[in-house]
Amino acid sequence: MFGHRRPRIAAAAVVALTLGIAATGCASNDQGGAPSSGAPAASGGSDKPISVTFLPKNLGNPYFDTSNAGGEAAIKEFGGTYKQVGPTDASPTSQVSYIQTEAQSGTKALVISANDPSAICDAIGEARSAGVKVVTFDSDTSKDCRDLFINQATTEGIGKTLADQIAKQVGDKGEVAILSAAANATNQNAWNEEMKKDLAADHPNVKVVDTVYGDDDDQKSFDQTAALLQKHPDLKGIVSPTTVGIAAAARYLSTSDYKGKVALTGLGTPNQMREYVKDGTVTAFALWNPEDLGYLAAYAAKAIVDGTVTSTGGEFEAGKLGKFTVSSDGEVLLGDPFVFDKSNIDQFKF
Ligand code: RAM
Repeated sequence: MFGHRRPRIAAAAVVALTLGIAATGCASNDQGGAPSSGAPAASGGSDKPISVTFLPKNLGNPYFDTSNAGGEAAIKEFGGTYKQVGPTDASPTSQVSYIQTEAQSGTKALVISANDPSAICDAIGEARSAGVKVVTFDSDTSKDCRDLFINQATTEGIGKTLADQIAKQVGDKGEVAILSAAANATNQNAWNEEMKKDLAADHPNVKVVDTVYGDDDDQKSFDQTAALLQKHPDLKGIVSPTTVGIAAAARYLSTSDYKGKVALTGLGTPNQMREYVKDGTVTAFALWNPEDLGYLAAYAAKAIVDGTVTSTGGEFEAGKLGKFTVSSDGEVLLGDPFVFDKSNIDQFKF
């Protein structure tokens, strides 16, 4: 019941995730790296500590609380300074003013999860002209607008995990719907498209009848779940590729007549989903380790500020996660998605 693509890494991945180190599925990931927790290193060609600002899609989302805590830990290890700023709503342009303010204050690197592929690109462009390095993580902008993108798992891997899970959970036939995050979110849209392609190819009797958007807002996601079920009386399952959406949908289902009848899967955090797996609302869902993602993004920010890597290639050490490679289009891959269910969920504390 683990990651479908490489079941042979399952045991190692459980241990790795439990211990808060990376899943071992990433080819470029050298597990031999030791944490650089010793004396803070001076970097960037000057003695000034590297200042890194994390800018999540929105504040108050436990997923970003975890990922950004990973970033903060990494920055502490390499002797930089950490800061987090961000909007309360995950709308396309709500991050613009934060990018401008941070660039003006002279931060060395911005680490951003984007709500829209292009709406923040002008602001990023100005920041980069002022010498700020821009690393996207979790949800990318268009490639030409940032320096690096730290990708949690391949789009193909996530799309296929979602498709396989929902198909299995609805008995390979029937109507399903998607409860997504913001309508323009780069990551959600890419995963949804990939999942639809996989369903059409491998599970043709599973039909996606609707896609709705909860904007990574708990109440909106809850209300959209109710509306979906009302609008589609034959609905057999919901896929929510957002930790906010899946938790809100699970809360709705858990006290409704649909509990155990309408399947729910997607991407969630074990801490938010535990009670719904235990009470039978949810069978299985997936994710990666958000803490590792933030940790890796912080080390990548240091590497691009230091000039160890460029946006078209290079290798860098990411503390306890080991060595990573930048692809020619500026991507760094964390690993494979991982499937959680009642047999393993208690081993994960994030
Ligand atoms: C939410 C956000 C984030 C996504 C996770 C799975 O927290 O939308 O971008 O990666 O879910």
